[in-house]
Amino acid sequence: MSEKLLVPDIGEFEKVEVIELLVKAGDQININDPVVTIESDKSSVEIPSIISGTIESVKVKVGDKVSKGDLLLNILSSEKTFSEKIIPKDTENIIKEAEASLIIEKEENIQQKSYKKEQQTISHVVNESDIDPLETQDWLESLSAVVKKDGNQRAHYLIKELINKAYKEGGNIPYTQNTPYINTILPEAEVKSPGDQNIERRIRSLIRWNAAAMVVRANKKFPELGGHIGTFASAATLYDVGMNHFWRAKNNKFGGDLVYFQGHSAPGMYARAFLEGRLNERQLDSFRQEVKLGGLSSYPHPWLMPKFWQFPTVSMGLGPMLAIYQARYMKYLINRGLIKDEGRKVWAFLGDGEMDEPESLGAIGLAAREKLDNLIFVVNCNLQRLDGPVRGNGKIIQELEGSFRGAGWNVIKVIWGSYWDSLIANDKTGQLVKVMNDTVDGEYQAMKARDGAYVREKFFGKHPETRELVSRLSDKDIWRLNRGGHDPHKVFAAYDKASKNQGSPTVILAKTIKGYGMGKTGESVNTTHQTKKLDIDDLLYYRDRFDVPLTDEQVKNIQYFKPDDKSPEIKYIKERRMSLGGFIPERTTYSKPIKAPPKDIFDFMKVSTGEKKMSTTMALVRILTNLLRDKNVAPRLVPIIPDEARTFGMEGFFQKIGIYAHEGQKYEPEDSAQLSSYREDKSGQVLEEGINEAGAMSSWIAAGTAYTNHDIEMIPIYIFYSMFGFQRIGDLAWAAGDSQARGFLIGATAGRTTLAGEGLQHQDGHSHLIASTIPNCISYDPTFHYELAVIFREGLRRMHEKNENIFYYITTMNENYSHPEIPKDKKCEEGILKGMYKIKEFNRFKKTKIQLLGSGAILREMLAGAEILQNEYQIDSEIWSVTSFNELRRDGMEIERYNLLNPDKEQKFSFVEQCLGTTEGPIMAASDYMRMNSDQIRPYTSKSFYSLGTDGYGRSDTRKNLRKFFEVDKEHIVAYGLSVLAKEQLIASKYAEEAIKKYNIDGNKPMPTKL
Ligand SMILES: Cc1ncc(C[n+]2csc(CCOP(=O)(O)OP(=O)(O)O)c2C)c(N)n1
Ligand SMILES: [Mg+2]
Repeated sequence: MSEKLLVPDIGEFEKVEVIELLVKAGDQININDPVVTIESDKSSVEIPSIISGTIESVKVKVGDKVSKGDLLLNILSSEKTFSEKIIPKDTENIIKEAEASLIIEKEENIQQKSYKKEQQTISHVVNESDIDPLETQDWLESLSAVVKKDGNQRAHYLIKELINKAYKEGGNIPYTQNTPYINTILPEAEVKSPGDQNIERRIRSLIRWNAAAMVVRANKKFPELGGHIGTFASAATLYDVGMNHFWRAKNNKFGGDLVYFQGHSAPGMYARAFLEGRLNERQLDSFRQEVKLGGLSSYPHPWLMPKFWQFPTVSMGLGPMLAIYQARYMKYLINRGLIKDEGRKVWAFLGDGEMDEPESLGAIGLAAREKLDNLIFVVNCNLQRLDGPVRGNGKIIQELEGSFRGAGWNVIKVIWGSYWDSLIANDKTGQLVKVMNDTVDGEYQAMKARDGAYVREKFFGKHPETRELVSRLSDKDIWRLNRGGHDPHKVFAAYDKASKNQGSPTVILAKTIKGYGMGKTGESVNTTHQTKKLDIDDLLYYRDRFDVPLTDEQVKNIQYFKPDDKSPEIKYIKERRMSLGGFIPERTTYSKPIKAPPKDIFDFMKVSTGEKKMSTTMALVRILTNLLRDKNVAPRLVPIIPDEARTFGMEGFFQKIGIYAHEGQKYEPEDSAQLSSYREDKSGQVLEEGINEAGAMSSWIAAGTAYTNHDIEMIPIYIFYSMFGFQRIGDLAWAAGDSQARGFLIGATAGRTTLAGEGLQHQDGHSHLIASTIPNCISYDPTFHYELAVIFREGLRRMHEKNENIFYYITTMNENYSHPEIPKDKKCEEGILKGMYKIKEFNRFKKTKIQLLGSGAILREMLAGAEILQNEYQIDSEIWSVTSFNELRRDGMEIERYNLLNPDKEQKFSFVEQCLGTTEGPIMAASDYMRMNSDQIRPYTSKSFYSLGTDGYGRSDTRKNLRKFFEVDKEHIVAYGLSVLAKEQLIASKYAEEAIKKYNIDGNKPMPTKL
């Protein structure tokens, strides 16, 4: 049957130009195959076919203007009609999803039942505000009976109903997010570790010793090196239990768990790797001495130890955020069918002080919303940060419990060690739990800096009942009452429960002691964090505390201890890791490069656009649309947009490739009939991050490092308002470089004068300078579509085919203008990539010449200025398009260094010098960025050099007025150009004076930096 394919609803647009025909008569097409591309002045979109069949006739041609309802093609339909085919498919999905959720619910019910064993009676916590303790006791006993008979879930349900009822009757008292200050897992519900506890303790002691020895030895040699002992000392058990029993390494059968180690605990990871035989003594001795190859980096830095560390975490707050987005990206890859679901986990170790960083808690809502049950946070709650207690007057564990529970996380508190179990069991009135609840962290910290007698007095002595509870314990026994985070049984049970949790992320809040075992100078004291030297008495204490088999003499020499390879300890540690698939951390890459698209894929962008005007942002959208047709590249593209797709004309991607949503789309979008409808999909490709630049950047890093973390090369393209890029997420961009992320960052609506109306906070005049601070970030500020195409394609080739560990920052603008064809000169492409090429020359008069360097939006002002100089002042010029001052500077620095180091050899020329060395006249450069941008190349030419730029705060106005204000418009270029020539005594100064007058340039206007 012959069917008509009409222009669908394309939103508010009418008379939109057809720019590409993607099919011809006789072609076989399937549903969703694109048939034509249309382009408004804001965005270009492909129109997909809604019918399968053979094309009978194409009714439009390139250049036609079409509106909704216009006929595009006639198709001889091979199958059922569109409506018959599509609707049942969606319905089928909905039914499938509904059925799947029913199954999950059923499974949850089954699980809930099996938890029955965990219940125990609820003890009565004495409370002064209790006006009727007997009545309270009655209620509590009823609750205990329900727990016994019908389980925890039933009890929980009843409590919830009671609260709802109270709320409805006007009792609007918020229900606390906190549980009592005891362990979440009851002793009888603890899953026991299958490990050999004695041997594990011996191994842990050796790791503790070697980690401390490594720091102390380095500082004995060079006191300036620094390092930390206290952090790992508090976390050793948390790491050890994971290493021995939980974290599965990557190998050829399994993708591996991903572990974000707390930055300051790095010495512990090295010490373990030493026992595992992965590092030797010489390497341990080069801790923090990295200049000579083979040193160990202070903290986890993949850039410096690319075969060891996977995730940079030491800048507090980045680890938690990156881990959340890593876990979510893992689900994205699974849902898109790019990797298998193997039950891999992301573990992140964080400091309790670190949780104060806004980034640490900033994305926990997303983690719960996206049901990231592949994510486990372990917060090492040693109650201290660098200067003092994290919450001296409060309780960090309770505070974090509230935040995480409120956000919807599964919270597991590991507060008390096994020695407390019997005390808590004997706490019949709940007085002990009350004391635990009432004691603040400042007191808890102080107690562990003293001794058993102090704890008896200050803690148990708070109430006669609790004093009595420990009356039969010696001070030594009281001192031995351990904290949960140092008890391998408690930690194992928590990890086990966390690993099995479904439907939500888990946070384990483990209470520990900072500087555990370090004795009087280092344990639980405010200065612990920076302790990097231990005197001989401390070292002897440490040895005895952990039974390290070293003689006094060996301790005095601070010797490392590694048992023989055949010893039970070494055999055990290796066997454990082998059974978990290999070593952790380890950074490997088995991904295959992506075959770069054919060289001519962007050739359509090398011809002139004629009368047609477009922005470079739109040119980029065209590039991406084209790439989505390349079968190698298309599935690997990850467009990342923080709520600005419409600003950048990218809304066409919503329908075409879908927005990733782990739950699919549970609603019919308001604009469902439109071509660029907001389509969410479980296998959607676009990461639409909402207004969250830090999150978007974290996603970009996850995607840009998928080649190592998931062994699949991906091409992330994060598009943002250039001002909200580096300036906003600079530290993450630095971490991206360290992580060796590959991909594109696109600073759209760029420039100080190009983004006209938005004003001071929006107009970017410095992002290129920030980008230049990152050594492996390559940045470009192109003006024309062909420049962008050449740069983009080379980026694909270098990063994703040749696997160079670099990333690209490209600015694109929203100013519409027509684009010329690429210059014929063969060297043009090389120049575009190296940073500059000659785009035009005015050579009519052969008297006086000036070299004009223009970049980005200001290149066109330069071209216009040059024309005026030629026509009105008889000045010749050569105009250079500078695509990257940053790249030119890097080349200049390298060449200069070479020349200085090789005074006897033939001197080399920087690329700037190669371009400008033999040209005539002084140089004047300008960009839409601060003068410092173009000044970067000033040292690499011997010619007189002047620069114009947009130094100062932006403000809203028209482009024309802004360029005049910042003195980068064509009129200023002419006037300044003449002034430069006058200063160089190449023309009389009167010409410059005349131009200044002619263009109404006010010489008394203050510098824009002062306005
Ligand atoms: C963004 C940032 N700010 C400051 C620091 C300096 N710093 C390093 S460790 C530390 C204290 C860490 O305390 P906590 O998170 O509780 O870790 P702990 O060592 O106690 O386990 C500080 C302030 C940093 N590394 N990163
Ligand atoms: Mg801490």
